[in-house]
Amino acid sequence: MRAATLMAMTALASAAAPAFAQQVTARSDGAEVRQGAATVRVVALTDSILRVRVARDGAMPEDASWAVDAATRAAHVAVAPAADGFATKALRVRFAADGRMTVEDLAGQVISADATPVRLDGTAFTLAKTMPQAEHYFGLGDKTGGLDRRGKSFVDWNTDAFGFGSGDDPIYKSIPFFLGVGGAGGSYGIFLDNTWRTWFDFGHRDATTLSFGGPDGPIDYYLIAGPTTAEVVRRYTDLTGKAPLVPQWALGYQQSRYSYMTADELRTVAARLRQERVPTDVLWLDIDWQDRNRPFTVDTKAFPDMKGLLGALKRDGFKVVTITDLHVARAPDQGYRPYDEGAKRDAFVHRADGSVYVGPVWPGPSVFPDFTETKVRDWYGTLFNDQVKMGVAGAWNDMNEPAIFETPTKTMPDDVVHRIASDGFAPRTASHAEIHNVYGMQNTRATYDGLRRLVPDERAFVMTRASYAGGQRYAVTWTGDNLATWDHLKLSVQQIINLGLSGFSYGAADVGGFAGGPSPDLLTRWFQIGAFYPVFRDHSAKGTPRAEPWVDGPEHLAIRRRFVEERYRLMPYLYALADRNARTGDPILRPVFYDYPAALRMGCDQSWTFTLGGALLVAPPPNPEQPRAYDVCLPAGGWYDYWTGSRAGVPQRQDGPGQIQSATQATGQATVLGDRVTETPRLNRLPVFVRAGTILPRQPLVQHSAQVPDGPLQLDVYPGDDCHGDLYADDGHSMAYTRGDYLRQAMTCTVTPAGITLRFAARTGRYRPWWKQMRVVVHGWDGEGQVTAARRPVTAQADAAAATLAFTLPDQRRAGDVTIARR
Ligand code: NBV
Repeated sequence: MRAATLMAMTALASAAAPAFAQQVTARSDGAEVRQGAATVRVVALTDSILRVRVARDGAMPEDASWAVDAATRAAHVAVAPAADGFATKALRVRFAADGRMTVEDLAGQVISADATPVRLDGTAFTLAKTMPQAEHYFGLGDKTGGLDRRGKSFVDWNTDAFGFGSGDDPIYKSIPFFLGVGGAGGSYGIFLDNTWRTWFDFGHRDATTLSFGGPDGPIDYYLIAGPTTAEVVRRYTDLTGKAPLVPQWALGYQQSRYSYMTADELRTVAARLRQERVPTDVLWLDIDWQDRNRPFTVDTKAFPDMKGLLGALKRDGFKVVTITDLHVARAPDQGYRPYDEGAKRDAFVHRADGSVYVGPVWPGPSVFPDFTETKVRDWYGTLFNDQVKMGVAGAWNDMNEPAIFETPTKTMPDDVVHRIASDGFAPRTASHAEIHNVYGMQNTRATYDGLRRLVPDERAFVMTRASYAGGQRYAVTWTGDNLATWDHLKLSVQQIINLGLSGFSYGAADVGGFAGGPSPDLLTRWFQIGAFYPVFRDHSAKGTPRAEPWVDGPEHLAIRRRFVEERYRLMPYLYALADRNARTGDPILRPVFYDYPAALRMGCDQSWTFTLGGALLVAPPPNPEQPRAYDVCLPAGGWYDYWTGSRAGVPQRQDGPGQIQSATQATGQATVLGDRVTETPRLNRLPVFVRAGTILPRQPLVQHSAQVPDGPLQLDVYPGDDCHGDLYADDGHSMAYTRGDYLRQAMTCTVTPAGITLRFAARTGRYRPWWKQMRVVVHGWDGEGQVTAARRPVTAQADAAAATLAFTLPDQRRAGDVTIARR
C-alpha cells in the first residue's frame, strides 16, 4: 500500500467518528455495530488482529484477562473507515444490515464471516460463523478425536480423565483457541477469552456452521488473521505469551514411574540407565516421595536424605523433578506448614456458606489455595523453598483441574467461592464455574513465579496437567493418563500437534502409556516416536508392568536406545528450535502443513505425520499395529532420508483436481506436489526425512546434556532451495542468556554453478560454545570437491558410495563464506 493512501487512512481515522451506516459507529481503531439487543465492538489491535467484544445490556464486559495482559489488550491501530465497516492495512471488515461481520483480506477473499448475529439466551451466548467446505480446524489444546476438529464438537471443562478414550471430551485442559486452515482467505484463528464452560462446534450440529459459545461470562474474542498458519500461531502467542526457553536438560530423556518408592529404587534405576547407556537427564518422583501424600513433605523413611540423594544423582548427570499437587492436607496443628500458614492467611477457597471448602484427594480431606489472588500465589510460591534447598530441579503440578475424589463431578462444586485480586480484574468473588478452567493455570503460575523468585538466576521448570490459554508462560504439559494402546500412541502425536498450535509448544505424553502396560513392540514404537516429542518422558502407573527401556530384553532395548541416542545427537537442532519457539511461538513439533501448506492437498494418510521444526519430517505407519505398506507424501522441494543421507522419493504431480500421478505419467501443465515414498513398516525403522535446503546441526553422543560432547559440532548440509540452519547455544540452565550470554548464528547455503556456498552469518551474543571445530558433511554430492574457507584450502573427503563430501572447519565465529566447488 502506498504511503499517501496510508496517511489519508490515518487522517480519516482520527477525524470525529462519522456514523456512516445506520447501525455502524466508526471508531478510530475499529467500529461498533448493533446486532439485535447487543452492541458489538470490533477493535483492531494490530492490522491482523481484531478484538471483538459484545455488550449485552449496554455495558462492555470487564476488560481483564488471565490470558492476555493489559498492555496487549490495550494495543490498537488506526483504521480507515468505509461505508459498511473499516479496513486495516491487512483486513477489510464489513457489517451487513443485521450487524453480521465479514472479515476479508484486501484482495476480497473471505477469512471469516458471521453466519448469524450473536445470539443471547439469558447469560448464555452463541456465536456462529460460516464453515467453508475446504476449511479444516485445529487447536483447542490436547483434545482427543484425531487431528482435524471438523465435524466434531467439544466442551472446555478441565477434567481428570484417567484412562480417557481416544474420543473422550472434555479432558484436562481448556484452550479456547482454534485455527481455520485451508479457506479462501488463508489461515486464521479465533481465541474466545472466556473461562467458563465454553463449547465449540465445527459443523457437528449443522454441517455448514461453525459455532461456539458459553453459559456465561464475557463475550470477548480475538480474530487473528494469517494468512499463513505460522503467522496465526505467532500472533496468538503475541497475545497470550511465549513459552520461556526451557533448561536444556528438559529436552533430554526423562524417566518416571508412579512411583519410584524409595531412594534405593531411584538410585537403582539411575544406575541401570547409565549401565545400559541410555542417555538420560531427568528422573521423576511421584506422590510416594511425600509423607502421607502431603504436598511439601518428604517421606523420610523412604527418602531419608533427599539432599544427599539428589547431590549424588546430580554428580552423575541426573536432575530430579518432584510432584507437588495443589491440594493441601487439612492437617491443623501438626506442624504442617502449608496448612497452618494458609489457614492463618485465609488462603483457601470457601464454600458459598463462608466455611473453608474441604474435599478428599490423595492426602485425605484437603483444602485448596485461592490461586486467583496474587497474595495467595505469592505465598504458595514460597513453599517450594525446602525443595529448592534439597536440590530439586523442577516441579510437577498434577491434579490441578482440580481433581476431587468421591464426587461424580470429579471436581469442586460450581458454587465454591474464589476471590479474584489479580490482573486488573475488579477485586471480587467468583464462582468455581467461572474459575474452574483457569485454576490449574494459576496453580502453575504460583509455582513458576515462586521458583523464579527462590532461584532468580535459574530457569524454572514446571510441568502441569491442567491449564488454560496462556498457561504456556508457566509450564510445559503432558496429556495425562493415557492408555498403553496403539490408538493412544497415534493420538499422542495428534494431541501434541494441536497443543503446539495452541501455544503449548512443550507437549508430552506418557511414553508407553500410563495405564495398561504396553506390549514390547508398542513400547519400542513409543520410544521411537517419543524421541521426537518436545518433552520425552517415559511414565507408567502403579500396578502396571514396568516400562523402563530395558524391560523387554536386549533387542528391544537396542532399538529404544538408538532412538534416545538420536535425540541427543539432535540436541543442537532441538535447542535452536526451543530458542526460536521462545521468540516466535513457532511450535517445535508441527503438522506438516505448518511449513508446507500444500501438504493438506496431498493424497497420503497424514493423520499423524509431523515435522520437528519443519526440516525433519517423521512419517510413522498410519496403522502402526499393522505391517501394511504405506505411502509417505513429501512436500515439494526435495527430501533426503535422514538415516541414509540419500535423496528420497519419486516426484508427484497433479494435473487437475484429484488427479495425482507419478511424474513419469504426468502430461501438460502439471503442479509439482512433491515426492512420494513407499514404506513397509519394520519395527527397527521410523521413516524420517530431511528437507532439501537444510543445514542440520548435531553433536557427538553424550549420556546427559551437561556432559561436554567430545568432538566437533556436526553440520549436515542437504542442498536445496532456501537452504538454511540455525545455531543456538548457552549454558543450558541459567538466565544469563537473557543478559547476552548466548550464541545465535544463522547459516545459509546456496547451490551455485560451481558447487555450493555455505554462508555463516554474524554471531550474536557472547557465549563461547563447547565446540572448537565444525565437521561439515554435504549430502547429495557427486565426485570430488574443493573447499575454501577464509581464502585457504580445506581438505575434504568425498565418499562416492554415500554421495557426501566432508571437511572440518575451525569454529566459524565470524561471518564468512565457505565455498565448495566441484572438481
Ligand atoms: O500422582 C499419581 C498419578 C500420576 O502418576 C499421573 O501421571 C497423573 O496423571 N496421578 C495422575 C494421580 C492419579 C492416578 C490414577
